[in-house]
Amino acid sequence: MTELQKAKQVHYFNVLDYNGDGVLEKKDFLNVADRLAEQRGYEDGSSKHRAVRQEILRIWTNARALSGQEDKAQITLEDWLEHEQEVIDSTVLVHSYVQGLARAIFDTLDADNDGVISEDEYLTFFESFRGDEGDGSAAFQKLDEDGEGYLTRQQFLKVVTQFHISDEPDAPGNWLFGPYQEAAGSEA
Ligand SMILES: [Ca+2]
Ligand SMILES: [Ca+2]
Repeated sequence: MTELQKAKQVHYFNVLDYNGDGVLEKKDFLNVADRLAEQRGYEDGSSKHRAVRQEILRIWTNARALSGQEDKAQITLEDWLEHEQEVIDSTVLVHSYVQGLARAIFDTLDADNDGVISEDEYLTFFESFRGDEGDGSAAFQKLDEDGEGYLTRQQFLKVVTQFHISDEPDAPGNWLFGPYQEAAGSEA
């Protein structure tokens, strides 16, 4: 794994670690899901709320399965980086894990079901991970390379794959979860 790839993964781990205690647990993902549901105005315990929880928990289930931690309640940064190294090393995993996850997350993001992710939909999602709105807008400008104001399913698959795999400093997908360089500096 190169420094760039590692910086993105450390940042991603920190984004997912909602309560910032240095380990990923189921409750981090439930907190994200609850916040996303709240921002969309879904009633607590409603079917839409439950659906969002299920969708967000898929990230957790996938990460545990692939890092061989199915029976563990926590994932450390070390486990996480090992898991990502396996993804980077394997064409099969890139297709099954990254693209499978991208498809599921696309559907979660596309709240109004019109087949594209608008900037608002992206920002709501970004902020549910405690992201700053300004960072979210900056990230969306990068991801939306052609400046159309939305991301198609195909564009989304591309940027998610770039986020996980690319070693190109200019790859738009590096910005999927916002600025990632500071995290690298503070963790190095
Ligand atoms: Ca945590
Ligand atoms: Ca949409």
